Amino acid sequence: MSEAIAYERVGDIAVLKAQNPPVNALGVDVRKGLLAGIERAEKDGAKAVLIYGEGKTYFAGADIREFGKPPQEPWLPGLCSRIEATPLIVVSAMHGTALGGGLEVALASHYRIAVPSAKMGLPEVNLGILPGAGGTQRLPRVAGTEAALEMITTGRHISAAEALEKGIIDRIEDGAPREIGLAYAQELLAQGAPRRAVGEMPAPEAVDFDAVYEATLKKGRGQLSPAVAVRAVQAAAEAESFEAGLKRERELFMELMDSDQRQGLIHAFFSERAVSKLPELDGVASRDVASMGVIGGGTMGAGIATAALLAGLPVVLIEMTDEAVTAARGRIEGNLKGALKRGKISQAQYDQLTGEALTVAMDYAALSQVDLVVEAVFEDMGVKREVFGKLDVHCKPGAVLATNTSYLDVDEIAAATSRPQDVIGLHFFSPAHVMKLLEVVVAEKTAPEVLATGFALGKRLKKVAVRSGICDGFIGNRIMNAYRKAAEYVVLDGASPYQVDKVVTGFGFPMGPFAMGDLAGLDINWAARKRRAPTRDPRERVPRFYEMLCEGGDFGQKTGKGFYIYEDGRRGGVPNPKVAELIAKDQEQQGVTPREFSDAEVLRRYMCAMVNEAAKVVGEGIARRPLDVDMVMLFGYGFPRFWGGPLKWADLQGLDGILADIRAYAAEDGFFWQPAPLLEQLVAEGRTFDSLNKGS
Ligand code: T1G
Repeated sequence: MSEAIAYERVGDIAVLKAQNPPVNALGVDVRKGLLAGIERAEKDGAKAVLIYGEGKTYFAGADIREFGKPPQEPWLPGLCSRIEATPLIVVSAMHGTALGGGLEVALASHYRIAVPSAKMGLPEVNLGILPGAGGTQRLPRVAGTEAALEMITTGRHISAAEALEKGIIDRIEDGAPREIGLAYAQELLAQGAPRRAVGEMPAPEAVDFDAVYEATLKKGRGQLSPAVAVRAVQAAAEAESFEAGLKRERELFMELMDSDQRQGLIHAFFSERAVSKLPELDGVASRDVASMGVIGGGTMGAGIATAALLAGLPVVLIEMTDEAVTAARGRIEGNLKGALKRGKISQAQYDQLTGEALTVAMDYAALSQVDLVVEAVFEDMGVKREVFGKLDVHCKPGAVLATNTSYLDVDEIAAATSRPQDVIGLHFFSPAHVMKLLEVVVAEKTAPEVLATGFALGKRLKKVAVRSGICDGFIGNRIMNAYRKAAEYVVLDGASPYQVDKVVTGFGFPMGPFAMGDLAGLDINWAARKRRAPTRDPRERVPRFYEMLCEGGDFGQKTGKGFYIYEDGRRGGVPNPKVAELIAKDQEQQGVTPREFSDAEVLRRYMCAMVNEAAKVVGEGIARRPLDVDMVMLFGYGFPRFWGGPLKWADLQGLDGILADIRAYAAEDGFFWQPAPLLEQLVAEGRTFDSLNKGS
């Protein structure tokens, strides 16, 4: 018997205990152990089988690390059918998170019991696949078609209580899984309870599967797996037998398993966990952070304070005037009221967070005991250096002094203090209590334990923290500036901004660059362009239509007009006719003869610019690995998760083709389209960006 599954007899019950930490993934040893356990129980005269997991959880699913490798026997679907077919009574006792193949093993059992805190679900679509071990055939038989479709297409985890209500489990009992499982199995034996194979239950009711398919496809914004999963559930209702339904599920599962989107989503899954694992942090202890200070109570400062409060950290927020203090408190209360309304916090928690947990003051002396301060004041070096000078005076030795700057030089800010080793960049993304990305910007003198503290705080705030070196725009904004330029260049050369936005949303982004600019406020990027103008390389092409739009006072949604016109109350905007005039004027002034662009070329240029700049960011060491860039773009810029990130996407397309296109574009504009040395090196060596993620 493999040690992954321990076998024990307790009276008439054969107990199969999974012991495969950390999540009892259904790797090949676990599968072999379960099969051997069922066969042994049948041979040695047991009357019932109990399956449960030791440690943190019941099976949390198939072993995702096996994906893409040749599958090894026993395969999970067949194992589930084998469990279900045994003449013995099989009970599964669940705790932790019974997910994917884990819940499928439970559904192949005849009875299911769970502890109250157990959660379960079929999240396979989030990995680009679908429940492939009978889940699409068994879940609708116990929970009904509609409930099964909702769970499978969203992949959401449900509570034990909801599972009981849906008929997915039979019992909820307090106690250890082994004890409650044994008691339930004994009770069933005493009652002479029958086997109750879900696969032998009647087929679930049919619904308008085509309508559900279309709606799911639309909601997926380009992600295929949820919609394909609908067709698998449809087979449960329409196939001529349970076995035929299983066969159809397998066909669809294999189609998705072979898809690029499965590779993208698995890459995202593992990268989200790998991104905070940096060799330079091995063995480095972070400093304790039991309280935080925030300087500045504007949108960003209030958002950061809200995130800290929601993570259980008391906050001291400093503002300059009574009015600003009041306004800051109001913003924080407004953010927390949102959390209250969404049921994330109770009224009592709201009262505590806005009461004793929050101090809003004007005197820096109030910061004397905090462990970490984040400055979120106006993006001006002079202002920031003045703030850090005061922090140096008032904060206790060892306090971490962080700046939320989105592009200013953190070394220069650190130099305003006597303790540059305690200074770091913590670049939050607005709204800071919602967006998951946190760029942890390391300055030259930042101490390793301060970097470790930045990551520990990120984890505490449930952010995805990514290490960044110092350059203009760090990782995300620097790359965004590049692909936004590419978008403006195709517009200057003949495409319309609306074609670009349509193409980019068709790729899977929630918004295109021009609509995004309208949302963020065109004046913000306009200010950044004016800041960069004095040092701009004379070879750089500069589309003027953007500035002309701003010079006319059109800043986007905030002024009701930008690239789009936002009529009162209407969601989204309609094209602003003034924009076409400004583009034509710009083309005339720059001697540009506009030409047609296909959607494919618009997207290709947009993505090549993104990949090329990302390759420079990795090549220069600003980002430690390609996966770091992928995570920045996924969690800060709406990059479609099913592609895994721009550099995973590039690997999937083929780097040689991307480099060839960049070189072709360079013939028109050799300055903007300078190929990244790292990209050229990888193509020359026949390697992928992903090859740089391994073992780094
Ligand atoms: N396979 C392999 N490794 C896994 C894993 C899995 N299914 N789940 C987690 N890990 C690793 C993870 O990489 C990390 O490793 C460690 O365990 C702790 O994870 C046929 C085919 C279970 C809720 O999608 O949602 O079944 O970084 O940091 O926050 O239909 O992990 O320590 O080296 O996330 O406590 C379906 C995915 C698979 C569940 C725990 N199952 N996992 O969260 O810890 S497809 C899933 C999770 C399937 C069948 C199909 C979470 C968790 P390391 P963690 P956590």
